[in-house]
Amino acid sequence: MMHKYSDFSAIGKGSAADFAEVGRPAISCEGMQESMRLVKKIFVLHADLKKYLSLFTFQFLPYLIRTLASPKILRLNKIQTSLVLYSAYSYLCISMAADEYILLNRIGSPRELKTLTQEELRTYCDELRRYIIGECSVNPGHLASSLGAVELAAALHYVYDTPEDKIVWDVGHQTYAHKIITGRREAFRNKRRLGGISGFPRMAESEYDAFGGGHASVSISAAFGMAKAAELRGEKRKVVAVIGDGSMTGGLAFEGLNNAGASKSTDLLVILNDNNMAIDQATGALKNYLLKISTSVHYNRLKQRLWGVLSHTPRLLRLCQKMGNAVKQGVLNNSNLFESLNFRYFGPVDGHSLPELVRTLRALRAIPGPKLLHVMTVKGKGYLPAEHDKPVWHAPGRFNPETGERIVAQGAAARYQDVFGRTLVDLAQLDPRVVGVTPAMPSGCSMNMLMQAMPERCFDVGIAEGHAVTFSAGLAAAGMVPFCNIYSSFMQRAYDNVIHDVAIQNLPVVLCLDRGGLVGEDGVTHHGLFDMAAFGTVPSLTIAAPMDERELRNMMYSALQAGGPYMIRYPRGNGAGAPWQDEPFEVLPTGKGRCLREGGDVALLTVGTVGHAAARAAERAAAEGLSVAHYDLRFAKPLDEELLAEVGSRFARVVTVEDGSLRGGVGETVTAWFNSHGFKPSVRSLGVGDEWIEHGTPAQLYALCGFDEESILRAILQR
Ligand SMILES: Cc1ncc(C[n+]2csc(CCOP(=O)(O)OP(=O)(O)O)c2C)c(N)n1
Ligand SMILES: [Mg+2]
Repeated sequence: MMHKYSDFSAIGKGSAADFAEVGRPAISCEGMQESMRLVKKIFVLHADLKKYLSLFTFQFLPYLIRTLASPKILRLNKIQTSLVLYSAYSYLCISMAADEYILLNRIGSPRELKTLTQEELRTYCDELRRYIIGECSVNPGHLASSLGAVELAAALHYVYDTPEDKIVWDVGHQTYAHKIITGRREAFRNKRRLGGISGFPRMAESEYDAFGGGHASVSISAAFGMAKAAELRGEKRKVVAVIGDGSMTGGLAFEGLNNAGASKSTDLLVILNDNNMAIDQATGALKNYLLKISTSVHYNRLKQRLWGVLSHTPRLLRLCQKMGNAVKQGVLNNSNLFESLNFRYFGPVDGHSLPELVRTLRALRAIPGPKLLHVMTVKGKGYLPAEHDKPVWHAPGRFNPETGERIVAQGAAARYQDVFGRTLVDLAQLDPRVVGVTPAMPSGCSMNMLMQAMPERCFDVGIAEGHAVTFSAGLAAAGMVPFCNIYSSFMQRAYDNVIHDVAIQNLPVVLCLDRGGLVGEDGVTHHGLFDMAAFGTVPSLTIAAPMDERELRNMMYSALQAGGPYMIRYPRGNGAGAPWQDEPFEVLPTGKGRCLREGGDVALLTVGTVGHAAARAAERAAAEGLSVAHYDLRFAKPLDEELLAEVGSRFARVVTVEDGSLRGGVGETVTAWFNSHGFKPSVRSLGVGDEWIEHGTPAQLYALCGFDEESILRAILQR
């Protein structure tokens, strides 16, 4: 459905047309340029003026035309006069529209940000928000979370002395304003692109990125470490962790709170950015608790009054702290969770009110010890489509900023995640033991389909990968067959849970790893490169990698029959176009590969969806006269030893291809197998080498890592 959001007043001053890059007529006279700049500045700072100007022009246009057209003045006829007037007016509007980033243009660092008045800071945030929306519409990224943190980022850099003071952003998907404030406005145009800046904070990218991010729930532990180091080194710097309500559900966040709360001497501020959302609706008991403390009417009314008086005088605030805590406890009728962990609790405050934020942060800056500020924000703030459908606008892809219409590729094959989601519903209908478990990614992995169809058999456990796996193990130990879906890179969090809770106990948990392999623009923290290497060492675990949609579906069915630990890893993005929806299920024998193409000169061994590029390369090599056999291993573990023995005995040359880490990966394992079984083919393995791969399109990264179609062809032809 297409929405028309013509009222952009919500996102600041100016209209949707402001996003357009408008070519400006060249002006030769410097004086005129200077006066135009001044006029524009006045209009931007006092946007209402523009409104009155247009009102005035249109109200008095007939009168002006009549006057100017009189022979005494310009000797123009009515038509000429109106043309002159309209041209002048249009020029004014266009040049203002082209350059409404007056403050954004002027402010290139937090130091410069501090020169703004609080009124200007408001205008600056409006420009910032508009710039983020405009840029993300053509070069997509994490929009809604960043829009919700515009004022927070601005207020933090306004009050704190960054980079000496440290701000640690949890996950880091909300840092677009922070990046722009800290001198990366131009670089922002190329965020997430090959060679451009990252979409997440990176220490190597900027001194203002105090700690790198991408995965959730890290900030409190990291910030506490920094605060402790400052304390030990006698440095006076302040450390702030900014963590969302979703990320606060991760166990690591509580480990950080538990540890930091016991260190009264450590100066640490945790800002809880509470928008009642993870990617999807927030879940769990913490959500209810946060809702309760932020909506307690009596307490908040009292608090607002107290804050109004006290926050101007930190000393008084500190003095009243004990009394305040008692009041909070009395009014809320239970103790405050954070205060129970020795964190002084402040808030909740409106995270979009700059005066409130600035005043509060200034007051808190002067209060020592561990403290937590509860800030209420709106995910997608200032862009109505994003405010209305937060999960979709978490990372919406490209869109039309004026209409809010998302630009979605038409006619593409089904996404692997949707094949997973639909198949899970089908399996749940077939077998009452089937349940779904997701750590806060129901729409990310399409488990929302099961959530809708059978809500009682689907569990969103919060951003808690370790718990998700162990909870699944518990379900399995008591007779269920959980399908636990975790993005490959986030599964790194649950390594021991897979080993200790699932594999050693040989429990029938189906671990579905979405986003296996290179993921593209999300970059280094999100590539799912280590799964096959890391879990390939775990006894009793099956690791399957489908080559297309039908295989994914059949592997899920086979996993249900297998009765033991079973991992299925598949990539981000669209399938190969294989029919799958109404196909009958087929059991795929565990550890059995298949021959896709017969040949005699070289054997290609592939695992997973890279098989498609390999098949095309084999075809092209054949056209050049080389006879290439192609085997799809299907399973990274156990390996098909019969197939390997055949390959080892028939071929002198083998090329292996995998979308994963070469170290400990399938290629290395196959080579080791050949060696230990007396086969001596020369093996060339393609995959991801021993280095960090940054962001770029998947196609660019495949080429960079040397396993796109061209690279495979070169390897086959030994070029
Ligand atoms: C360990 C880990 N699991 C899952 C994710 C995927 N993820 C990215 S942002 C996000 C939601 C975070 O919610 P919150 O912290 O409240 O921030 P908001 O998006 O609401 O601003 C999730 C689940 C992740 N980045 N890291
Ligand atoms: Mg949130």
